[in-house]
Amino acid sequence: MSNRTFTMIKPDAMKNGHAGAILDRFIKEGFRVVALKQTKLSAEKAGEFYAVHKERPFYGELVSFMSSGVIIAAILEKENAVAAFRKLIGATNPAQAEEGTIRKLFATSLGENAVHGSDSDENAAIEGSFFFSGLEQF
Ligand code: 3AN
Repeated sequence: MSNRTFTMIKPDAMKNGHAGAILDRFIKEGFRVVALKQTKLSAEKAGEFYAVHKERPFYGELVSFMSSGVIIAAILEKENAVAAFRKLIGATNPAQAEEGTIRKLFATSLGENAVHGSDSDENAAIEGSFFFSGLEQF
């Protein structure tokens, strides 16, 4: 079983100055940084990353938002990483996220929800390799 997950700090959290606090929280919750970079997705790359959502009504909005500013992408490691990380970030809609979760603290809306977290070990591996080569993972 994989003990890695993939995350992005999204453009809203970057613009609102929450990147430092969010990274601090990841580390304090026991996630080890395997890979980390600041980057900016083109609309084409964002569309490719979110291709599974292509048929969803919010796809255009999602691609435009995710390519609207810089992001931080990271691979994180912890036992049972995918589930542990999704618990830490909280529900997709910040209005429904539990107190103390990253989305409750830092997200502004359902669309602009501060952070991404992989939903399975398989997707964590696919998403991590979308951003990082083997030489960038330690
Ligand atoms: P999660 O990121 O919690 O796994 P998904 O996979 O259902 O959520 O959705 C992927 C991303 O699409 C979300 N993080 C959010 O930014 C966006 N999204 C999901 N549902 C909506 C919606 N109804 N309207 C706008 N954006 C949405």
